[in-house]
Amino acid sequence: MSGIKTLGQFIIEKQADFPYAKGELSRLLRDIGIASKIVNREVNKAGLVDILGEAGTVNIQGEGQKKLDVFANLQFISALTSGGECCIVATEEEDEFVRIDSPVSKNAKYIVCIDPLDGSSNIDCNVAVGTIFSIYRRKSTEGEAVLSDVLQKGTEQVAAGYVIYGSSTMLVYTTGKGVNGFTLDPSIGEFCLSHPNMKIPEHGNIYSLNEGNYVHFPEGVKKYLKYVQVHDERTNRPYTSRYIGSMVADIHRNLIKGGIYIYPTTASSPNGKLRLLYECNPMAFIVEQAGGIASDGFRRIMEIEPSELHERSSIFIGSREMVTMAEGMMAEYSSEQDKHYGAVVGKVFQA
Ligand code: P6P
Repeated sequence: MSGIKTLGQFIIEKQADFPYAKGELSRLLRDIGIASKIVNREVNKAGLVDILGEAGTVNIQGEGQKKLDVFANLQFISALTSGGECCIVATEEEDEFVRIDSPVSKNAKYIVCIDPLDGSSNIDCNVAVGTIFSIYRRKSTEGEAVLSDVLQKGTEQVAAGYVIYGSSTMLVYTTGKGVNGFTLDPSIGEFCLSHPNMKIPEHGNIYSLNEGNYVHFPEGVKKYLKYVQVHDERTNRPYTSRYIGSMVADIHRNLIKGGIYIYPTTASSPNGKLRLLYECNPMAFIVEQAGGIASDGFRRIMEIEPSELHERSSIFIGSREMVTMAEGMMAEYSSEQDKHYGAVVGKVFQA
């Protein structure tokens, strides 16, 4: 085991960075790591057992739940319940937040927002999927934790991370002191430090968005798309289009190689598609900690004041120079309605 640093060893080692830490956050991160390994086991054999396909239920998003969605959701709730460090879980797969029902959890100080299995529509065709999580400190001091403990701005996150179940399984997380990546070594069943102090390149030449929605994109996105497709050797254009349809996989690749991921408002998603609490905020925290930026095209994602549990947002996230360029085009070419969208409450006002 010489030279190998496991996730557990790393978490304990970094706990010293937080003088008042008593180990609760460390144990919470451990609990998430354990559930991730169980989910990984099922994702990796999904084709062999009866766990592919539809669960026959629909989540609040109106999306058909896959059997693995439901399985992953239950695994994380179970791990957080037995760990005892979390009092509330807000998950994509449940209409309301889940109050953790165990004697110790009632007084637990952490809130977890999670997308248990993002990109699950890709599972049946063996494309990388992921888990995305965000951790907040409970704000209320008396009685049971309440919804306002969940609806916190992204700047209040104490930790955030994702797991990518891809050609290898990695857990990437931040507690606000940089980003570190751990690769699962199946031979010992441990996440091992493989990507210390991850930094996203200031610039890249990969753009990720679903161009099938082009007709309904805001004008600023259309202009940015045309910009990246111009032939100009001096600025290394045209860039390369890479879109997996799994946010964790697209952003993980861009985090390593440099790039931009955009999910703007579209006809079918007038407020954006990605969910603020358990997709945009955690990914924004990680990318900002790696030196990138994340906005809704107009303002910093982590400054958006959430108003509801499953609130959606546009997202422009990745290499600093690329997102800045895209934001410039949004500012220059967006309609007053778009600007109003960004300036007020993140909702597209139906004129
Ligand atoms: P579309 C998966 O459903 C997801 O939430 C993200 O992981 C992914 O980037 C996006 O939606 C794909 O959406 O509309 O392009 O299929």
